[in-house]
Amino acid sequence: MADIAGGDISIPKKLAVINDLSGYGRCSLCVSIPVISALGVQCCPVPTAVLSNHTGFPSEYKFDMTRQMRPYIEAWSQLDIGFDGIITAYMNYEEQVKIAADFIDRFRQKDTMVFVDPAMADHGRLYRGFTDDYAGYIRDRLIRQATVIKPNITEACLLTGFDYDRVKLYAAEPKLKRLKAYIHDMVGELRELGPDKIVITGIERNDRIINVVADGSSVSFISGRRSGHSRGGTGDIFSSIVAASLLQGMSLERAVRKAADFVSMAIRISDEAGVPVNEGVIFENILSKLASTSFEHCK
Ligand code: PXL
Repeated sequence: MADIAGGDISIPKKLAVINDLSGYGRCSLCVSIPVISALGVQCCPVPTAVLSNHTGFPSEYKFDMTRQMRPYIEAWSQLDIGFDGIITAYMNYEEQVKIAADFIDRFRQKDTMVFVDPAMADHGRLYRGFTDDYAGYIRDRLIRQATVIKPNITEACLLTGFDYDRVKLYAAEPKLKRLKAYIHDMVGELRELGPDKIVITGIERNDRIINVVADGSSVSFISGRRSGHSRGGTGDIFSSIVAASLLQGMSLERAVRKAADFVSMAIRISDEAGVPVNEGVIFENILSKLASTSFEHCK
């Protein structure tokens, strides 16, 4: 056995992922499962819905899993299993948010990482099918239980009541001063809710994208070159890389740099290959690079 596994007989950490399964378009569980596995972590999915494709296409077939989720989770309860990490992502309804919160209560152990990706909005707008009160459910039931959160800038504004247009205005100014001060205040507000690690993604500034990493009391702004079109599913890939890397003992800042580098490379090759934006990013061709500890240096 040791030979087959290349000498590695360690037991992988377990990461439960509450997210939908969209069959076409490369997002949610369809990207989380391979990415988390590639990083040597066991992915245990809890599907919130099964869709033919994500909602960025003009239409979709959707089978909602709200009624199935409780018996699915109850069956896990009978198995005497626990998780090193839990990711919550795309859900639709208040009831699903309650179920996710109950799941965390039931399966959380002393050191379990609870990673909340609000997965509800982008580019200043809620995703299709979400109502305005959804942000409140996520904030009150999930963000307060989280150890790590990863909103994009639209979601961070919705969670805190900060103004998305003001972020855009400050981001367009030649000096970073007002943008940084505004984001610092936003991070302070999010931190008050409970999480110790906060990543705010996707602040666009000229031809660059800024990600904010707040770990304990430190806040850093990581700026990278925008590599191409904004594409669906990249948030799920990003969360999966950060969460699995944290479980593997990486620091938050390194995990975010690794995730940003991988997503940026995937966007670049997808644009070069002429993949339609709705089809997400080509990641299959570069997945094996994720396992390499030197990935950050091979862009
Ligand atoms: O990646 C975000 C996402 C996940 N799941 C579904 C979506 C979207 C974004 O549009 O539609 C079903």
